[in-house]
Amino acid sequence: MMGPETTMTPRTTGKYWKPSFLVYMLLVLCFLLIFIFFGILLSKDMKLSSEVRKLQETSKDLFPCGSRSWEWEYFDGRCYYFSVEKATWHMARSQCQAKNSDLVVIHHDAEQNFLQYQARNMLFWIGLHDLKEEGYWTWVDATDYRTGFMKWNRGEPNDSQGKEDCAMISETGRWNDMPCTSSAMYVCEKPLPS
Ligand code: 2F8
Ligand code: CA
Repeated sequence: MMGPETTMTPRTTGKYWKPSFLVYMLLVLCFLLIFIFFGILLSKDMKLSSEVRKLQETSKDLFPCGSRSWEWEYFDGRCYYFSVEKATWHMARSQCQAKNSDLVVIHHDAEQNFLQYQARNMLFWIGLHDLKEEGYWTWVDATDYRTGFMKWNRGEPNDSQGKEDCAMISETGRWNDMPCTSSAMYVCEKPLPS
């Protein structure tokens, strides 16, 4: 015969109460831990974002032409692209325009010296031509050629064989007129990105 004690269920003895309280406490603890974990992650993420913002600000000073556009060189408030591939004068101009720029217009000695130094005795198209009328040299922007800066090689422009309507920086660093269909590297120029 079983006595009254042996027939009692765990519910009536309260055996379920203690484990469910413990489980509840463990759950609360887990939530707290998860909460703290994500809190730490979020604060680290915010710290990192602020570091990146600071770095971007600094890189604006270090790389005024854009920290990601490493191929653009900064000089005296403007950005210059020295191509690595060769093209005809017209193709070179199109390439520059595709980069929101144009072939370089040279305004003064300092700019010429910078370009000459970067060109390292190689040939680079510049934004100067007399395509419309022989001998009537024109910059690709509104800069007036006649009253502006000039740095031709001695005896240039000579329109050799009557075929030279486009100007380039020659091996000497000074300018030479060449057939526009010749292949050369090119220099694009654009204002600083705002
Ligand atoms: O290839 C055309 C180029 O040939 C010579 O330079 C290498 C001429 N220079 C002289 O005659 C001094 C250039 O005028 C001419 O454009
Ligand atoms: Ca020439």
